[in-house]
Amino acid sequence: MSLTPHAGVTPVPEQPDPAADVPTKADLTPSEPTTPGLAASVLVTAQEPAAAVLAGNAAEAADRLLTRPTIGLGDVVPAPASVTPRPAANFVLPADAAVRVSADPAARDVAAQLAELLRPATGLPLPVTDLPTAPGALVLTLAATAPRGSTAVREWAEEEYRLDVDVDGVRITAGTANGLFHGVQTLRQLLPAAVESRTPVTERWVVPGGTIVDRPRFPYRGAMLDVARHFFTVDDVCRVIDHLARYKLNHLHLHLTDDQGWRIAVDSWPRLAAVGGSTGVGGGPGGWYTAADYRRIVGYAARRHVTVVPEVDLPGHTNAALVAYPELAPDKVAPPPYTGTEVGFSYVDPTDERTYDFVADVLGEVAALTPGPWLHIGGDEAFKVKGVAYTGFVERVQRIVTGLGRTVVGWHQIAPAGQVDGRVLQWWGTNGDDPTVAEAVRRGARLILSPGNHAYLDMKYAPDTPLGHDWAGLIDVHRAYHWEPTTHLADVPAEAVLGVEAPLWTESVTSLAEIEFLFFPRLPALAELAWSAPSTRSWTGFRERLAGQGPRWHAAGITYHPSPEIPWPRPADNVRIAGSPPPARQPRPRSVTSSHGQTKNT
Ligand code: TNX
Repeated sequence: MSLTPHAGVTPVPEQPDPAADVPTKADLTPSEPTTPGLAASVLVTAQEPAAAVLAGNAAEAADRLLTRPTIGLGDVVPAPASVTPRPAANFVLPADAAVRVSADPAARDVAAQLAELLRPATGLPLPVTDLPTAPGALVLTLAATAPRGSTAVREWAEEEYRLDVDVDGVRITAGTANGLFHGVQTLRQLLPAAVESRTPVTERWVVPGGTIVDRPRFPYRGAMLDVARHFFTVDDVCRVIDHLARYKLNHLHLHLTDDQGWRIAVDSWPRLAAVGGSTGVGGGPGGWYTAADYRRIVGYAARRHVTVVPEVDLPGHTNAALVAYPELAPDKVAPPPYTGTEVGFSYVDPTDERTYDFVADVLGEVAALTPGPWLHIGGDEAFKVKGVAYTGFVERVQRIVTGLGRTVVGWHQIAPAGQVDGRVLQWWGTNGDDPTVAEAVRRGARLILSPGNHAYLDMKYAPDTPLGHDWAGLIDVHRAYHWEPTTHLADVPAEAVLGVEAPLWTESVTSLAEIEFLFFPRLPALAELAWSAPSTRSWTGFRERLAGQGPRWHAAGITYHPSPEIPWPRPADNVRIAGSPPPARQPRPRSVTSSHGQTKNT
């Protein structure tokens, strides 16, 4: 692997044996931008034609050396479907580079985002143009608008892109804007890690030559953020969306309601947020999103080709709603606000018609604010609503969702309820043998895989991890990476698997830095599982590629857990940038009570 980015340092030639001959800081002379043609202009003064040829060859070799990237074309997470390096075709971003893009609003916006990503670190103007004749070193083409006869005119898979890097430019081609967007994320990883700096860096912006053709394995690739146990601001959520987009995840599931807090304003039931939103785990002040806040999240996500999946957890996990509206409670008495971390004690009254008015109003308003097709209705751990009372409730709620023209998603406990068109079950068990889920799949349900013992990002990495739970076991990076979504559940066909989601429950998580600490480096592991074909995946290759992400997170000010399983570059190789955020710190330990059978002091 050749992943050792250095801000303000000339890329070093690849070493035949990096382990035996690691360049030291002293070898890496900080340089002014070098002029590749210089060696040639000295050498071509030789008179003999043979000498001129030799000189030309030497100049070319020198050029190649100087433009050699520190990153290989395949050093991308998630692993691309196909990678064809052309080492003679490395590209160096010139100071006058422009971004040229098809004249399509969605494509243009991807081009604008590419320029926004590159401008801070490169300090280059990078104008964006859709004039077909304009020069542009970075060219984004929507294949549908590509000229006839172009190699780009072909059938494109959903979200597929092609990235060609040549000496004179980078071309990203796709059939849709989301494909272009994924191509941009790949290009970002092919540039030196210093590109993540928010302030200008002296760097040679080399991109390794060759072609990547890439497409996702699963259409649903997601992460969940629990904003109910602890509330997170719109800005925090937007930053989480950036993290998803970086690794080609395309769904953000927001767990908006739970016992400890109701986080979305509902006009027709205003006390839900005003009263139910004012608490959180540990007794904090809570918070909630106004319709405008939520629209901002949804819009920010949409621009990054991420679909928001809102969850209103029913019929259990509803204490905050009952505090606000005691008429929904089985005994019609307001319970005290709840700030602990137990589960399974609360529920809305499934025998009262008013409950269904509430569900219809809430889901109607949430649907109206949400452009995506999904409405997640929870359904987990409603221990006090049993048998037909439970399935009858879920079936009515499912009909409300389909009546709104949306697709039902629910935790896998809703499996015994009747099938409705397109229904999706989110598996969070730890034992892949569940006949009720297999039967629901036979009746037409599809699956999102979030096995608690592989995909739950609130599980600790190791016994001494200062945050998180361990009821589903410890999840180190290898465990997050090493499972197969299509065979995880017994007796379900691979075609039923829509994708993979990594949930982050936040009983123990109180800040963005703590979210990031639990996300990184496991989120990219799950992203690779969801995006990359099994034939392109291997633990050995993944841990090497993942190691190269560390300096990027460092440059971007992202907190991460330096898992000992990963061969991170030496800390000295991290990109040090004046004015960049301080290096990631470990969150402080605190007591966490797990509601799933174990109490731990961490
Ligand atoms: C289980 S997974 C829950 C959540 C907890 C989580 C803690 C699921 C559907 N329910 O209520 O927050 O475990 O890990």
